[in-house]
Amino acid sequence: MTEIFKGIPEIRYEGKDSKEALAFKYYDADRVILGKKMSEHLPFAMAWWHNLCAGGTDMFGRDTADKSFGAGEKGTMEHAKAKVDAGFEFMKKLGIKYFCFHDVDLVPEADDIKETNRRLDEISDYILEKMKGTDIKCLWGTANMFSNPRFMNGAGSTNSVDVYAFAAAQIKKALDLTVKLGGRGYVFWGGREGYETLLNTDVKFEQENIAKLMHMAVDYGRSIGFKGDFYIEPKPKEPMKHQYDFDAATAIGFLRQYGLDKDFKMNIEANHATLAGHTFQHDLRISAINGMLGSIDANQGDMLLGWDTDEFPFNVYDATLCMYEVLKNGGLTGGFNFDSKNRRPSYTTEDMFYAYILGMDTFALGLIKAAELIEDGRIDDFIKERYSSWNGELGRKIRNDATTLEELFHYAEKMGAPELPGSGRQEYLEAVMNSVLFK
Ligand code: XLS
Ligand code: NI
Ligand code: NI
Repeated sequence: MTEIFKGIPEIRYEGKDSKEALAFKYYDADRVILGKKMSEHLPFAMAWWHNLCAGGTDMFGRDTADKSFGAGEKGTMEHAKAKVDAGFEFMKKLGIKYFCFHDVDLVPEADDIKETNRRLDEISDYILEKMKGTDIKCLWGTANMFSNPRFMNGAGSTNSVDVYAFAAAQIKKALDLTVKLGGRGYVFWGGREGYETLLNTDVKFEQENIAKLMHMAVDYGRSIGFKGDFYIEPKPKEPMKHQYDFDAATAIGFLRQYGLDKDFKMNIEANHATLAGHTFQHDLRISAINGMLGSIDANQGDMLLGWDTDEFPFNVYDATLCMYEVLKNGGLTGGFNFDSKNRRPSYTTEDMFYAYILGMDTFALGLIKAAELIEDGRIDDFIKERYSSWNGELGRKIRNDATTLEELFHYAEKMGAPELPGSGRQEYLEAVMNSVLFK
């Protein structure tokens, strides 16, 4: 097998004082943190689409990066196989054990679905071959039901029953592939499941149809032995003005309403949470307290830009708060998929590696710092203390549903005005955060 990323060695851990660009400063796969290896805390995944397909095309210009991987023309099966070769070499060099894919990331879509599916069979056989002798597997698969013009009005939410059936066929095949490649999960990102204007949209009808499609996916997935989680990946907008899976709270409500909550969890993407006007940590927490924190799309947005910039995460503060949520959640059943792309001017192959080193080191450092934050204990202690007024008789009664509004009325009358609640101490806690982050 010819080497594609010539001159790039296996990326090793050298420690924080290293100035070697092609080395990890914090990600030390075997280092044990809170009783578990870093590699187990952080099941990293490569996103097929950004890393192997996207060349930097934007609304104003064409590709800057050459992702042909020596196969000449793009859009051929030869190129599809070159991407597999490149992807496996890339993952091996970085010590990444998982990948995520959309159906159309793997092969060029043909006009006839039968031909597309034949290509998918061929490429997945090729991937299986590549997987042999490695411990690389699929983290999750998905069907791209937003790029092709037929999905202009959505897939599950489309006004066309034929487009709906086509989407169902793509999901079936993508589930087959996910199972074939040992996938831990299957994602629904509702790319165009939403609307541009209510003047032409029956929201109730569309949401019910999405739920029906998801139910059929669950039934089929379970029937072929898929034991993993289905995920919704919430996003408030882009490409649609309004998307139904606005944020974690909305998606969880939807799943409960339609009886899908036993089979689904959340795949939380940092940049989507911030687009929804939340912090990344907020959507992680909302998912976690509902028992639905499944997987993470690891990236970050740019607060000065109002769209999904999908940057490689470098913000250690946010990564620490993310890992704090993940540790409190007892880990993830999914993993950390770098749904991130190089900036357009970072177009060389070295940049692909620098980007993943940055992302992996950021989350490794976030993990180290989150563990320190928990071991430090000041934040947990403060929260406990903050609610301590609930530890008395009255608090217990309320928590145990053993009181009434009238009883609380009489209590309040007897008490008169309550004292001010204890200080929130935000500035103190932010200083604690800094003292742990920068010690
Ligand atoms: C787009 C989404 C997409 C999903 C997979 O914003 O993040 O990449 O992760 O379809
Ligand atoms: Ni995104
Ligand atoms: Ni994503």
